[in-house]
Amino acid sequence: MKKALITGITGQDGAYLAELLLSKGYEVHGIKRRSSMFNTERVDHLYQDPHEEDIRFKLHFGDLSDSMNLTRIIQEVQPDEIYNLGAMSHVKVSFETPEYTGNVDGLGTLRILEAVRLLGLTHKTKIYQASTSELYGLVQQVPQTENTPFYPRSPYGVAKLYGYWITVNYREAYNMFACNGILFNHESPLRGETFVTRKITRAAARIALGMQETLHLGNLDARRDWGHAKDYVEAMWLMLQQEKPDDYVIATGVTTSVRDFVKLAFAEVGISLEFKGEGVKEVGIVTACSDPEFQLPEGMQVVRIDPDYHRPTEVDLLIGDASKCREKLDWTPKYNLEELVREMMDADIRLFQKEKYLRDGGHDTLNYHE
Ligand code: NDP
Ligand code: GDR
Repeated sequence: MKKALITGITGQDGAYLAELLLSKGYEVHGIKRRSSMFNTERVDHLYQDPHEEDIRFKLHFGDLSDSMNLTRIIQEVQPDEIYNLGAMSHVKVSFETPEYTGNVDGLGTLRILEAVRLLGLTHKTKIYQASTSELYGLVQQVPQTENTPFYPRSPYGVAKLYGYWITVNYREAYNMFACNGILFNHESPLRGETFVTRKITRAAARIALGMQETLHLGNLDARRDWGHAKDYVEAMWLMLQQEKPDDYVIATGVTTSVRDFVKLAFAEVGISLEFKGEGVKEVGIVTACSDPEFQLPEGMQVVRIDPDYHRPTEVDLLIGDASKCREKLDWTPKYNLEELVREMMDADIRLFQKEKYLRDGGHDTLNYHE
């Protein structure tokens, strides 16, 4: 039975990847951080009572800032594959915590590679590094490929640039099986609530249900190549099943603005929007409602700009060319953007219908944060 170790198992991708690897018969080990509240909600359905027999899903306490802890876990597990997904993954927050982000996202990658090397596991353990389209940053060439020059635009992007190159360096210096997946944005109903897609689908669901009036956003012009996380974790696994290690772009090849993503999300509940005005004065206004369940007054301003959500330096346009991955890994995404938005909106409508039901019944519900 193959053993995999996943850092960041409690995150969006960690949860989908754990499910995928369990379905393929792996024993899956994950590193979770100690937190004052439970942070395993996304993988609780995979939890097995450690007192049972044939346990194939195990969690270890750890942190990417702690070399000794990582080395001990890797020594204990002796993994065939490590997926390094753990990171401070929010671009805007990285401007507020640049040192921490560099430590975890940059040096954390080094700690994993060096632990595998020092433990003498270079011939056994294959490593996947979660690299990102944020490496491209300032637009120099589109669509972006494995050969497009990097120019990161945030402390997150710069930390991930170190992670990218240290992975390449260990591959070349020590002959390690280490791959970079340069993944473009990927989303799902499990997406963190402060990333723009999930922020939009949550707010659109709440506004449609009459639980919220306005969605505040930053830059509506930014364009992203959005795919589904379920498709993307499959590509991670495929990279480690090849004969030789390499780096691959994973993307859909379709780019969409934040503004158009907002329209698509509201359209799922039959609400048509039009955007008027410019800059911080731009607003998204309801023009029609076709679903009798979700009726809002025509002219209602449901989207407004809050300059606090703007970033000191922005990545304007991402669109990936995944030809290499299609040819070498035989990978193509199964979901398109409309299907992704539908799945996210359905999940958030269900979530907030439940909350509304509880609230209308006089019960306490969770606090909502933008
Ligand atoms: P999430 O933010 O959903 O998950 C991040 C995970 O990393 C969580 O499990 C988190 O733990 C963990 N983590 C954070 N800090 C540490 C630390 N100091 N030590 C150990 N673990 C830590 O990210 P995604 O699942 O969306 O992304 C997975 C990886 O892929 C990340 O590295 C991200 O940067 C990268 N990536 C993501 C893309 C995307 O569009 N989703 C695109 C390209 C790259 P906790 O739950 O306790 O917070
Ligand atoms: P990104 O994702 O920065 O691309 O990083 P995010 O969803 O945060 O932003 C996408 C774009 O939307 C614009 N935007 C807003 N973003 C947020 N979060 N909140 C807002 O209110 C808002 N308004 C507009 C942003 O300016 C940006 O242009 C994600 C993360 O998952 C990274 O870890 C990963 O590496 C990259 O995707 C690929």
